[in-house]
Amino acid sequence: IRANAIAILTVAWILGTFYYLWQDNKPQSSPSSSASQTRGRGHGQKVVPGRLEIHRDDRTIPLIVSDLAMQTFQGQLLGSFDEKAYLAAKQLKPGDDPYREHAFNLQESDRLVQVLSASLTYDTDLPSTSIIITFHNEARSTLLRTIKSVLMRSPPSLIHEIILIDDFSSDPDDCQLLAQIPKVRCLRNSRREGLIRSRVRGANTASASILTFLDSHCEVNTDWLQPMIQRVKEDHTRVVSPIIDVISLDNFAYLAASADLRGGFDWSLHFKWEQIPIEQKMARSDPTQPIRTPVIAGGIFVMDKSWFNHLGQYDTHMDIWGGENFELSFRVWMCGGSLEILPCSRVGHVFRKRHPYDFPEGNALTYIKNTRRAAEVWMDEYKQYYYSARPSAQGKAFGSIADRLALRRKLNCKPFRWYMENVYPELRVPEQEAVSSVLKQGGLCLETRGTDGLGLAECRGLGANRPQAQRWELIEPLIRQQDLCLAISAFTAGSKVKMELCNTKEPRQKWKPKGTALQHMVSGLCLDSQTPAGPPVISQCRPQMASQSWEPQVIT
Ligand code: LR7
Ligand code: MN
Repeated sequence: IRANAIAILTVAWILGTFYYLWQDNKPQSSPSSSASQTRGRGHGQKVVPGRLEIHRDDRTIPLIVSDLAMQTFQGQLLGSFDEKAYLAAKQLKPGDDPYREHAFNLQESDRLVQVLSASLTYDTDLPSTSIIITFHNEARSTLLRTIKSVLMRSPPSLIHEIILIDDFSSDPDDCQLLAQIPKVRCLRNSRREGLIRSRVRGANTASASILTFLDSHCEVNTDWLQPMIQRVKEDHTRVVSPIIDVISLDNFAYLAASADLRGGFDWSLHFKWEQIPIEQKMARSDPTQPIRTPVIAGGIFVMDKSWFNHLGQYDTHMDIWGGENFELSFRVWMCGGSLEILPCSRVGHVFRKRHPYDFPEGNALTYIKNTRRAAEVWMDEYKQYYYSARPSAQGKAFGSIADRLALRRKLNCKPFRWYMENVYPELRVPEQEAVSSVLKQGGLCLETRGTDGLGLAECRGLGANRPQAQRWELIEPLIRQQDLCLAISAFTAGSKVKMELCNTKEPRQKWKPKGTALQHMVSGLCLDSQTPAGPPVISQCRPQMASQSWEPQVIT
């Protein structure tokens, strides 16, 4: 009896301690101001944009009790409570005003409950993953934090192993000692290889069917892994990333990043976070929906191992750091896969202002070599824009790319033009020389009439004798005539098209070519002459229709 009493007291004491810690660690109210996280870094460095919003603290569960909390969470947090029946008994009746009873939109609240519970359930038979972490002279506490968070915040059955690649750090013990932790393996490079070759080495010894890459100074968040493995299990050609939250380099606070960002770049192959395009944002009815991204940041992603191998792993002639994320991203998209960010998965990362390690060949030269290889192999005629944005890259050594070009041929990958048109149409090609064209439909030409009207008329004049009313400048996304631009009057099919003062930020003025048709970017509708006599409108795109076919013919 005494032994029992002591056991009970001990359990009660442990639970009490956890409860106390939990209370103590409860998140404070979110900071209301948005922290400015702009990090002006040098050459090819990643930047967290100024508009990164800190809108809530997602770290609801401190690490020390996370494993306990997770079990309760996944198990019977709600006991035998029947959530569905509870909600179903009081739902908005069809035809009722959704704002009447509660002064908020009840219909949307009910819908979101359904959406969320549907998309936050994962298969019970998800495949397990090999976690690959490469590092060079990582601090012990951040390295251990990465590993501990993985072990404590993932369902154990999903973690097949954690492979550490010590990229020739000064102290071999940094890695070696960690191999005592169950599931953790340590491989040490016998010379400095850089993160790209190190990751390939890790992938080659991994024995799970799914690879998960992490930087060495991360903290994964609750339920970070299941959404990513689920998406890859459903379609092995998907390469998925979490939302990457910010761990402050000053006080290691965990700050949630905005969920409206995706990966982008400029022509110098400089990675940046950017807002998802407005039309995609508006189409999102479900906040858990994956976000298509033109490129991934590079360090934190999940990929099917056989797909990784099939697509040619990485370009192992890239050194130390940089550029491999573009090469991988172009390759995945152009060779039949896709890239996405999953808002339900969050991983914190310590963003830094400078590299704390040396580059044997120098930072700038290494970045140029790596990005030049990416541009030369994947960017086709568009590489000229890379060279104009980074003139110093010309003439710098980048080694042989013969094996990567052979890979591209073997995989039968699409041209970069396809990527530009289908994956990243928002990336503008640098100012083209304005050339005047006529917009021809059959034998007729599109012309302006009066102050803002439009119509089709017989094409008049030749060369310099073309009347101004039939001269158009197609400078994506605008269709211009001097300082006036073609604009829709409303976003719905059948709306008239008119001329108004140009404004590159005006969504009603944004067009792009779609075959021989001209598509309005936001509404997705196409410029349509209706009948040759009627005023032009926008209507559902039907590429075969003569009234939607516009052939720009340059005026010479
Ligand atoms: O020689 C080296 N050997 C290494 O193993 C140099 C670095 N490394 C390791 C290093 O210890 C770290 O774990 O490689 C990893 C990345 O290096 P960081 O953390 O110094 O650089 P970073 O955070 O700026 O790296 C981002 O860009 C890199 C370009 O090559 C890689 O793609 C990184 O994985 C990537 N990190 C992320 O995407 C995390 C989110 C940051 C953003 C945006
Ligand atoms: Mn990093």
